[in-house]
Amino acid sequence: MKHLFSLAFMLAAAALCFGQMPARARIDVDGNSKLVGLTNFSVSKGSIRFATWMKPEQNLRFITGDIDIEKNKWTQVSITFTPLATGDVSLQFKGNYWKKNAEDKNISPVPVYYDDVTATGAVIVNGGFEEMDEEKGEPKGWYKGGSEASWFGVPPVVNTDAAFVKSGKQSIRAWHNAVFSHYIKVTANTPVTVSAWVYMNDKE
Ligand SMILES: [Ca+2]
Repeated sequence: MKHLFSLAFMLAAAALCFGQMPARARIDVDGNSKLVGLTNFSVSKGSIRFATWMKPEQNLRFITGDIDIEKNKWTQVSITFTPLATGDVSLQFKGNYWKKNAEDKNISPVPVYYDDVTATGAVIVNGGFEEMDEEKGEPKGWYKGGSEASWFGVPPVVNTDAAFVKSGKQSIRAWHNAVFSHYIKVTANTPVTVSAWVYMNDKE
């Protein structure tokens, strides 16, 4: 009996990793361009850590937040950090990706929608994504990241489908490889909290 229970538990644990699409937003903060180190960080719900894939000193200027959300409903999330220097940091709004099972070599995009981004300790411009830079085809103050090859057919886009807009007429859709970035000015030792509304449509 104990054996059966362990097996069921292991299967359930495996299902969490691979079988179900994770309902998660991801927001990263990068202070590397102006050498702004980051400390005292947290997210509303989920996990946050320093980067591990750059040089050690660069990792200490880059935090990556995996934030739990609910499917098919708007969830307000937040990420808090304290900059160790005055300068600019880049906020990177992403989503996740997943693999159907451990052997799956391909990643599948898990896009999420963001709207109504606000902050304390810093100023967000055009956090509702309503104003467009018509020349670039991007929301004013926001920058698309990645390249067509990395988007796997799911590019970062400005969304106008009202089903996925929190307020106004537009939101953005992003995932791990299809990022929207926004630069904010930060002040040494002044904590910053960035809040955003996120929606994951589990039919996408
Ligand atoms: Ca909006």
